Amino acid sequence: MTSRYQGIIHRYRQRLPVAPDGPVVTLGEGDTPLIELIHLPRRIGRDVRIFCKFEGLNPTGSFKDRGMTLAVTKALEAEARAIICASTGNTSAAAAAYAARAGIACFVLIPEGKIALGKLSQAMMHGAAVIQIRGNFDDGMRLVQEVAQDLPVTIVNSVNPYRLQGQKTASFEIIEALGGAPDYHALPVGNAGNITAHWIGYSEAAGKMTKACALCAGDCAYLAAPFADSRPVMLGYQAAGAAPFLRGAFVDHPDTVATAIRIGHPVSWEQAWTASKESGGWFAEVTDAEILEAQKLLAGTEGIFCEPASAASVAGLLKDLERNTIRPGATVVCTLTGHGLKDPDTAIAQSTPPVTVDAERKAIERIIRSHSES
Ligand code: AN7
Repeated sequence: MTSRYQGIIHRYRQRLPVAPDGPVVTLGEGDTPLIELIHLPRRIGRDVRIFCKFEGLNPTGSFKDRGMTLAVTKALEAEARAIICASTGNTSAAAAAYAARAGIACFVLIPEGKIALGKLSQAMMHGAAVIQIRGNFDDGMRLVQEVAQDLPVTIVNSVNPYRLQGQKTASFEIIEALGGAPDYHALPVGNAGNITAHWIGYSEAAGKMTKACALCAGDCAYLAAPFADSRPVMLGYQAAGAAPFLRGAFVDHPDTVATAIRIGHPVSWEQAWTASKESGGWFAEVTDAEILEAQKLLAGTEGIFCEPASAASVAGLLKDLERNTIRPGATVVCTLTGHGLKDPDTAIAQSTPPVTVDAERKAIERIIRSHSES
């Protein structure tokens, strides 16, 4: 009997569509910390408990690893030799890593100049064929779906239902950590796969059907052994410049500093609406300034460095708390989808630049003194 953690498939095999003993492509994803914010609730003077599920601590630095372990395991099961995705960055990083691990080829389509540096470096280091397109994510997504019809490549974007199956495990971990589902769950929304996946997970855990699940068709075996009494209200937060769920229609020229969610034609459009409605939740939008402010607040006061898109969940929650749309005394989980190190350029651009001094004791002392005086 070993206690070594071996990833979400090993951990939740009975609740995932995998063979009982087939080979698994894993990097030990999942089991991420649920960190309670201690300063922020006090600072805003609200009666609320806020927990951050820090998905940036997955092997490639984002929640995508949960979906990718399953998508690539299933691709191998089907004897695929190559995977392909369009990506704003994190999917390409995860796909490249899991493809390397599986020994298969990986093609990634990314919008030229609009992906964070860390993510680009990951796809390159893991040996993916990196194709920059003169277009945005939505163009890439369309192209991927077109070429996969004729060529032997398996799509590992979240149109692949195994991606959502893997990502639903984050809700299982949250329920186990809290001893039940939270009252609210806040997520940044781009392609809308993750909010859908979480709702599927919460629903299965509570033994409740959801129409958001493409695999379910009403007779889901995973509903048989519930381990939660309730499901949370799902809160989906979008960047104002890329907010199709707020406009009620696709957006053709999405733009935001949070490049991860610079998406105007989300593929899980219907499912995410279903998840939102079934949960009694809503979508809201946050400006780039609010996103960056939340990112800085988390880093500077709670010690948690997430990427801009991830901070949209906290920025949105702060807005909803201000509007009094969150029930007093509630427990809220915010998913921090990716690590701050993914996007060093944006972090540095909004931080106080370092001071440069001569390598002398006096210079350092002067700085320390002026700090303690202020
Ligand atoms: C950090 O990598 O779509 O609503 O191609 O990287 O499930 O799309 C990334 C999405 C939130 C949005 N936070 O999740 C991609 C990609 C981060 C992300 C989202 C993404 P979905």
